[in-house]
Amino acid sequence: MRTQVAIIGAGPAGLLLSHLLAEGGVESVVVETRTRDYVESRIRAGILEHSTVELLKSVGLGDRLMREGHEHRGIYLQWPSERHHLDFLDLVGRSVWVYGQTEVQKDLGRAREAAGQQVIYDVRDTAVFDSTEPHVTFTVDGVAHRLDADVVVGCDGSFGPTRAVVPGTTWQRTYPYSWLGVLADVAPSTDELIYAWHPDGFALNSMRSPTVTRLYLQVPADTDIAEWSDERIWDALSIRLGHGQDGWELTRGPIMEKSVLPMRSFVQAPMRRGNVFLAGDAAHIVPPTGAKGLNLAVADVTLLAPALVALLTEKDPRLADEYSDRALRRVWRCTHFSWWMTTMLHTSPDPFDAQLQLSQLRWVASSVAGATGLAENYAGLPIGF
Ligand code: FAS
Ligand code: PHB
Repeated sequence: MRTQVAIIGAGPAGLLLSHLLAEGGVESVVVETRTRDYVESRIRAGILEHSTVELLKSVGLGDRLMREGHEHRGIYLQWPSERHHLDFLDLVGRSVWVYGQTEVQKDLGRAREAAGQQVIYDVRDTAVFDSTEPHVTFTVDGVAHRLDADVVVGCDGSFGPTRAVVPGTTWQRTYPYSWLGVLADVAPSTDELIYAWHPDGFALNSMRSPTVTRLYLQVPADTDIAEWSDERIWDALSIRLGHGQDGWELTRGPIMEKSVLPMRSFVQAPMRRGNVFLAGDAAHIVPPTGAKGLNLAVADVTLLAPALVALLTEKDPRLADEYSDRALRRVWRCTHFSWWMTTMLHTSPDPFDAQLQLSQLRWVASSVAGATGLAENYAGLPIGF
């Protein structure tokens, strides 16, 4: 098999890259180790920042998002007995949208299928070769295949094979806690997301639709989900989110899914070696507190697609040569913001930290400068920042 760009991974980065390359007249083939159903039903991100929404709309992927997504003006920051709304539209003129990653994946999958794009699901034994003839080998139902390409792009997440082919420096940080994530079949108890600091631990009240709520609890890093009954989860959420305060109530409902997510960060630089590039989680992971993971993957491929179009159709290497440095500027900005949100909101055993966190929260909630700093980063900086 031969193509111009071999893409490993059919997550948001891989499928959106394929879509953007096709817009620029460049052919690609995507290989994916999971099934399409699995990829489209994986419960992950929920927030699209302003530039992500604008990008998706600009390439014909915004129709269902505009119909079924929900625009949010901002978020609530909360600590015991206080809840403050930060209005991003007032502060920086940009909003965010609630639209699950599962829906983004479905929209991308349908668009690629409608375009006749080759996405090969359920592959095994993927291997990447960065030689004078870059190529990828893999098996399907035990049959070996080789895909030759001008360029290979690893969109294969943090455990995929491509990272190993792009040697460089890796920065890592593992946070001393995890998130217990819950999907509940109940209408959200809030109009916009609530990020709550509480001495028992952080809690987040997010949502997926008018009938489905997404909630998270800070738990110890080695938490066994079996130790958390639905009732224990709802009790902890009620306490941390302030059920009963000022008449606000957290409505309970059937829990459809619960899981423990590790909190870690890594960045790998550079994001290119020769004809092999990295994009999305293959190059960086951020803790989800800043709602950046999916949006960073979109930002990477929004930079990479035109670079590969110029390289492959006009033999102009300039944007491809700049890709890694430009992408990493935003990666580090989002890595810092995710760290800033995470350390501001997650309790530690040190009472000194608690005083620092409460002081920081009071400042962000009461100072236009502080609130604008959060809004600017959360709603998303312009692509190419
Ligand atoms: P992805 O991981 O989405 O896609 C990589 C793809 O490569 C996968 O489909 C994988 O199967 C495939 N692959 C891997 N190895 C392969 C191989 N050898 N051969 C072929 N294919 C291979 N972000 C947020 O903003 N908010 C959140 O709340 C949030 N929650 C998350 C919860 C979980 C459990 C996880 C894991 C991530 C979460 N994220 C969240 C981050 C997530 O949304 C990612 O940032 C986003 O999926 C990144 O997209 P991709 O880079 O495409 O990587
Ligand atoms: C989610 O809805 O899954 C979500 C929202 C905001 C975050 C993290 C996760 O910061």
